[in-house]
Amino acid sequence: MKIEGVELRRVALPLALPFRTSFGTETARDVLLVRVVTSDAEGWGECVAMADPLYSPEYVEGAADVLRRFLVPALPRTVDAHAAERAMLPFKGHRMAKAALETAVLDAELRAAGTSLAAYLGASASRVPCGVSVGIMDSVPALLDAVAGYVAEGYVRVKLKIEPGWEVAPVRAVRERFGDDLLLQVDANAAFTLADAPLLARLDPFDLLLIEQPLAEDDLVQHAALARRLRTPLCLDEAIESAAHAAAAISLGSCSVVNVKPGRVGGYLEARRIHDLCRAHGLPVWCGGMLETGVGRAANLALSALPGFTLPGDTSASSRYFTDDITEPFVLDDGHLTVPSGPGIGAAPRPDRLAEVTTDSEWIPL
Ligand code: OSB
Ligand code: MG
Repeated sequence: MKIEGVELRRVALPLALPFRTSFGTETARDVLLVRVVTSDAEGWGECVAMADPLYSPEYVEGAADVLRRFLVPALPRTVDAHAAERAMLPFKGHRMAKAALETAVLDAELRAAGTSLAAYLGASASRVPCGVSVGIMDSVPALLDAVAGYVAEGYVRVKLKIEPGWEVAPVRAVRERFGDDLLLQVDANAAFTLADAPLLARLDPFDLLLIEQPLAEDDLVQHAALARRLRTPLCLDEAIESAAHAAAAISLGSCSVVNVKPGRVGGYLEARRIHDLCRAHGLPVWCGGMLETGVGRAANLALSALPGFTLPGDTSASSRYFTDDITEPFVLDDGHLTVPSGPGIGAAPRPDRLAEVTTDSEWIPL
């Protein structure tokens, strides 16, 4: 497959609702899309970096810069996803930028071959159960209203964002209102310290599926110490940037569940390695989200269909994020989304909608 060039396209999409986490409030999604043009087919990838480096060190403008300056020029002229991954390896970090480019190459490669990403990755399901990630609210009644709406829509699992001062009370209120059968978990986005262990242990009686990334993004040792003091299973998000990190976390006992985000770990090839590793060690994994458009969501659904993804992911319906997505919307059906079965990622931006929301476009010839 001969590569002709790469387009970096920035789009701006308002979020249906502001989304507040322990690291900030998002009201719109500033997304970098990567389009690879080859002799055989085109491919799309979505960069999940946010506008500001608050979730991780990457940010949209930085991702665009490293792509145009280093990653795109490093691609071999005859390329496939594995060759792209190898060519980008010498450059440290920037995993979200690498993931977007590798995914675009993989999409083109699979479209040319007429194979779906789900089939390529080894998916064993044609639809996947969906959870929803619920932001921090101004009050407990406002949170209960939001959760009630999502439960009514059919989401099979609820994740509450937490931070110091918003932990036990929201969890207790949601348990009391929705009962013990609701699959419930929490995500702290690194907002606590090991000194908060007694406070976090107060969540134990609520039978949460897991607590996600309570401590610092780079601290596997303290997560291991915390895991020994909690009954609630510990799940890592920010701390797992590669299969090597996952291996270290498993050896140390830092977590018993892994949130797999392809962008965070450098792409779908590395995401599958983490899946394989965790499966071999008996750890459940699930697919996280980064408020993706339909481009990223389509690919995440393919990954979520692998057999080790035994917990519902944050792969919610398009309407949870945007009133008008750039692809055909993903619609919830009995709490599930259908895994795309078309070639490649199985979705692409609608040209009219894409034109409407584009804020910048740059062509990099090869
Ligand atoms: O920590 O999982 C996270 C969104 C942006 C950045 C980090 C996270 C999230 C979410 C939302 O929790 C997941 C989604 O619905 O896409
Ligand atoms: Mg998280």
